[in-house]
Amino acid sequence: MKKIKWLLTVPALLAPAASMAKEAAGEAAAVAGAVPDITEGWWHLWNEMMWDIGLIGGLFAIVIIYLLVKYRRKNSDEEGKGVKLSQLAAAGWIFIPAFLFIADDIFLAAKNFEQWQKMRTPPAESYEVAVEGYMWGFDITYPEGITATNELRVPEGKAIKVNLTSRDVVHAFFVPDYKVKWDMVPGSQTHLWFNAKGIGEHVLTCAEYCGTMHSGMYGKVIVMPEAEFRKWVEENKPKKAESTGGEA
Ligand SMILES: [Cu+2]
Repeated sequence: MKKIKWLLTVPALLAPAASMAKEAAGEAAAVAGAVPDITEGWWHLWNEMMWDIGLIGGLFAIVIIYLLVKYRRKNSDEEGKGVKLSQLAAAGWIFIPAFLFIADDIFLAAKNFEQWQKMRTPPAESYEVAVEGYMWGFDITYPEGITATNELRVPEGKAIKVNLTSRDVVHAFFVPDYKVKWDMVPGSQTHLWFNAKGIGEHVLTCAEYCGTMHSGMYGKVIVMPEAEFRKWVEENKPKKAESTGGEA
């Protein structure tokens, strides 16, 4: 019996310890870059949840199988007999495991909320672009006045804030590589931001069913070395003479 009691306390003790070890690893990752990496944050949270669920679920499965085998009925007229516990022991068996599991849940919820806050708060020095969804594409406007469709060019390593809206129906701006997705709502301004990592092309797609060509509503996020991006901006931005010519 003693052996069983010991076994039952193991999962409850392990869960918070495992969480703490993983938290320390996450803090080290956060100091590495100046622009926070929300993509890594989601991976970190995912791994943490999987470890928690795996450890607790695995240990419970082992204990359950052990008890099922040990206390199985050996002949058809065998009757079980309950173990007598004092009131204090009974309360302990209820409240201590419940407290540990709830504490672990609250810890995970707090980490989740922290990641959420990061995801919803673009860094102050973000490069801002405006994107308007329509059936079926993405119209992009840069702060320098450049406009483009379905190709969002961004400088590498910068925080990019994307202001979102829609011209017709509800769309969603989704970049799977960065684990960011947000609705584009007609008549409303929403936003998301990401850390432009990885020079090259990243899929941009609509993630809200928006009509017959929804599955064809594709674009690209093109991450360029910063100098190359600046050069592209200089070459493509509207010339002053053209933009003010009408008013003169
Ligand atoms: Cu759409």
